Amino acid sequence: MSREMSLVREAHAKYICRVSAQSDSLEFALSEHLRLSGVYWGACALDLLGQLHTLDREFVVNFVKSCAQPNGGYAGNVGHDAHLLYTLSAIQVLALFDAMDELDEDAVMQYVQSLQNEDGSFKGDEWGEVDTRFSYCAICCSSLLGRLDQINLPRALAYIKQCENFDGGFGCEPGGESHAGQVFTCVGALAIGDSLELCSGETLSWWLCERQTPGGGLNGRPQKDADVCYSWWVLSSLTLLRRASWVDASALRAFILGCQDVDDGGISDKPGDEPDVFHTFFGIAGLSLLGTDGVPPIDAAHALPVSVMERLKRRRERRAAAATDAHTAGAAPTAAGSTAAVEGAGERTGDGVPTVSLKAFLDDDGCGGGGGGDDDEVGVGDVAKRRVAALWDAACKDVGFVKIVDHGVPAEIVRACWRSATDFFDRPIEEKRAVAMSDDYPYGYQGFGSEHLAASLEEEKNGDSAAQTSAVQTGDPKELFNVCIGASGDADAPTPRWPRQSEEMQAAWTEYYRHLSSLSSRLLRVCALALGLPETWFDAYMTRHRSVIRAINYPADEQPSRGQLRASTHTDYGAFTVLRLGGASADGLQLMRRDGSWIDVCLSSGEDCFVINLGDLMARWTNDRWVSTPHRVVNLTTGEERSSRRQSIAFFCNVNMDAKIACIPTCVDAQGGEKYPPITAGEHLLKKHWQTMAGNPCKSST
Ligand code: GRG
Repeated sequence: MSREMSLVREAHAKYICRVSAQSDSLEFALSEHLRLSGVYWGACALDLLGQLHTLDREFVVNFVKSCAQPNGGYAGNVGHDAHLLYTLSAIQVLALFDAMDELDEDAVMQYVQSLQNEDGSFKGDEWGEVDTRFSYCAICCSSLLGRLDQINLPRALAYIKQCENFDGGFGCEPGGESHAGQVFTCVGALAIGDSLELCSGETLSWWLCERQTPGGGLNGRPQKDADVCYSWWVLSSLTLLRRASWVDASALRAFILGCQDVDDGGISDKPGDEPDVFHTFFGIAGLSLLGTDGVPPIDAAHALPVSVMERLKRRRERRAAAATDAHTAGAAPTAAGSTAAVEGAGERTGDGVPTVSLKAFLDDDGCGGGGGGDDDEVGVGDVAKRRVAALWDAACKDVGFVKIVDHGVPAEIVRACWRSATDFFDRPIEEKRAVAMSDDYPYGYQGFGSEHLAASLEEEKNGDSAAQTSAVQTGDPKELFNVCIGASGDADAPTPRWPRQSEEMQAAWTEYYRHLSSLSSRLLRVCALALGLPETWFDAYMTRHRSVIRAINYPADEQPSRGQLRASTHTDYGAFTVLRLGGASADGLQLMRRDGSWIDVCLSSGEDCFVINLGDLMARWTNDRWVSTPHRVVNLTTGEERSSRRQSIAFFCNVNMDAKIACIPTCVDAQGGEKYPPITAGEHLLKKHWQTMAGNPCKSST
């Protein structure tokens, strides 16, 4: 054995093949119970060395299959009990050998789901030990299968957050000592869950880089010896936190290479020790993260070569496309089709806005009832709700807009409100002005141009034309009618001012208001689960809500000027807006992507859906975990063509005005905690109102 400053690739490949075949060796006997993980370490190392073909694929795949258990999980060896650790190894090995079709994905997911506890944590197996290692395994398994929506991800991540320590590190359970191995499991899980903001990146990165010892190697916690395996646990975490450069890379490389057996192959834990497959894999994986010695890149969260991750992605895309084709052709759903259908429930339509079905939440309050209920916790078996919540969270983080179907609002209620709004706008102007907004009544009628969306700055910033700017300055070509009715039984709710002889309208709008209030409560339950909160967490905020219905009329325009906007760029103020589009011209709504470009929100003709967009209050409440996305309404025709009349009805969900809006506990970012000081909902709305008056482009009206 000697120290060598280059990776002895061939010797390592031979070493792995040799020990895999040596069933009479001590190492083989000692690793009997975790054989499947051993296969993963060996196979992944060989893949990184470009030598996977030296293993007998059929033999390995058959071995994996023989470890499958009736409960859907995989055991570490034939005849042993299933465990999450080995279930992940099984998936990883099958992925490495491009043998994912050998997996019963539904059964595996049922097994994974069955191990999640109410608090979001995961048991390793049916015997019940809980550890953040098992959270990682569950999240990684679900991610590799493209089925993250089938576990309660928000709650799983919230549990991981509870295992964070003052030093930024993570332990195996709440209060457990920080250990680099557990840090990897938690950071890896947060990265897969797209929630790295939940850990304190800077503090944790300091703790991680302090793991480097004077000899260049990394240890797992203070005062401990360096060990090659921490090259992976520490460096993968730093890589995910984008601070891999905080370790001395050449010193670490020298340490890893110094642990090689250059004659017989294999890497040991520390210089001079006997090599083993575990350290051989983690040494080579560490070099991959360092980007040295010609080792190809490894995915730092899933611990699989990037090439394998890309193959898995292509496979999912192929299956989704095949399922869409089968669906289009009217074929019966296949196994792949049903998976895609589940994925499709939250998939982006052409416009990038996901569609979510609320069916799972309808039974709680009798489809349009009060939105109450006293079940504080979602049952662990309630997979459908968890799936909706996961989709919702992703959409709110990413887009800020969601389309909802199966919402529980009867079509005739929508139709009646829609019709009476059109009738209202068709009334003589004096009748409309008789119920105008005034200093003592912040609702009622607002005539054309009354909304001076001082959005010119924003429009210019985004490169829109001067024509748009001048249109903005003259006010948006639309009229509005606003009504606030308040929660049922709230004696302090404002008394709506209705136009003369409007009994039918009053009945229709009141019904619509009640249904939309219930729908909003239902949506807040989805929000609660999505944020890892008890399902009824937001209920208390809606007891005296001041939500508002706003009907908006954009009359036909014979010759809209180039760039003339129907509603200029704005974000909404409140918790969220439930928007109904329809009529001759449902089109025109656009939302701004993060890069400043615009995309159209498209609805299929006659689609019974509401478009939800989050407002500024929700973004603030969630510490910017969720986004309040700027949007606008454009004319679809310019110049010669006539632009047809457009109507929309917005329901602005405004929680109790005296509600304290302080960062939601599960949204506290461990770095700096809370971005915004607490404020009441009423103060927030007022502040937004004054900002608008002072020239800020924020304004609620779509
Ligand atoms: C797919 C890479 C991958 C992992 C699956 C099982 C698992 C998920 C992660 C394990 C994370 C972990 C806890 C690693 C630490 C392993 C280790 C060397 C523990 C030794 O701990 P101690 O206390 O040693 O015996 P120290 O080094 O602290 O003295």
